[in-house]
Amino acid sequence: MGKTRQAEHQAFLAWLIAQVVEYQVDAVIIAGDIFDTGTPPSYAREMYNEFIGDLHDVGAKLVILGGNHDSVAVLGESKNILSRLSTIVIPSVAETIDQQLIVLENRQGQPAALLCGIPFIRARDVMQSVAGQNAQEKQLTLQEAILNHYQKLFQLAEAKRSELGSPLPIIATGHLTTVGASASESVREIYVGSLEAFPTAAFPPADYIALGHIHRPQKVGGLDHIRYCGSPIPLSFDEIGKPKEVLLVELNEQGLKEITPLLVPCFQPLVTIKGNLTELERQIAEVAKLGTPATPVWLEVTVKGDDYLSDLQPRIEAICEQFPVEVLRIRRDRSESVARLQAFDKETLSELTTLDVFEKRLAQEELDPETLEQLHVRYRSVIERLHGDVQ
Ligand SMILES: [Mn+2]
Repeated sequence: MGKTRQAEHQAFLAWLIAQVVEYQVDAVIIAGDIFDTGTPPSYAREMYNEFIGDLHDVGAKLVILGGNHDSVAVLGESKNILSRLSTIVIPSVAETIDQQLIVLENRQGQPAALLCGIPFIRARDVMQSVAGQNAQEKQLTLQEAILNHYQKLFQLAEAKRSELGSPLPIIATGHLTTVGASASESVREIYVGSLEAFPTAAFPPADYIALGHIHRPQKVGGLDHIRYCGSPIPLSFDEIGKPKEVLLVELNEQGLKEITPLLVPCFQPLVTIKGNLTELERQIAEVAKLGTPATPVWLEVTVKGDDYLSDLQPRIEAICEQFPVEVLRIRRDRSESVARLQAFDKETLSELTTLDVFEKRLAQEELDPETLEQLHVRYRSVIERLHGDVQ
């Protein structure tokens, strides 16, 4: 919506470094996506480089795993130089699987955990195309290949643990959509039920599995040790309302000890309000208290009742004038289309991603968060199946 998120990301990274210092964190794992595009702008790469240097200075290791949005080449280009700054980069499935097994050391330089570093897995990385397979068979073959990749790396980790002769906990990572599934079903049965997502029951018995890809923090299938920590800042108005977090995970020789969510402070207030013009006037005055002239509240407004008016935008702008608020989007309740903001007039389809278009369409529906989430998961999996990537 024409807004940069640079300041929020910068504030988040500074906050994250402070947490690493406060809790004397041994290692930070980022389960992708690192960037939201394969060609990140210079300012974003600079921020990435600065963060790596700062984290190295405070004595923590860093593990970076590529996501579906990341370019394997972009992450890979600085892999070797970053290894000198206690950073391990795994942009994609490695040529030999042992390159994805990492012995994570603590601050004292002692082996403290084994990491099965699994990035976003592309079909071409793990399977060969078989002629005559339909889409469903292809998807099943891919799911089985992903399962094999996890199992193989986990077995390697177990072998390494025996070799080192100390009971190190095993951590695995992933960048994919998962669904909870009962462990009693056979893997094939589970897959046939839900081909679009990887079933939690198919993960190996690691002590902790750190997942990326889904924006909302969540446990998977009710399991405490398989978690998405979610995105560090809300990436759309429908992500507000639930705090953002990173997960502080403590492991010892007995395995998983404790998981503590650390709530990310709100660096940019985002608010969505709904009502007729009189109600909106009152609500705007109220939410304006969250903003300052330097950091105005970003607002999504849904007009109800008065939504037949053709001059909604100037009316709402007039209400907002005296407050530290900025309207990013005006919607008409139950109307066919999102009311046009000036910025929107300039927006063309080529500037939007497939997902943006889908989200804009969803924004016109009144759906409960659970249905929205399910639609997101399904839509993403369709796109992924088509492109091997979410664009
Ligand atoms: Mn992703």
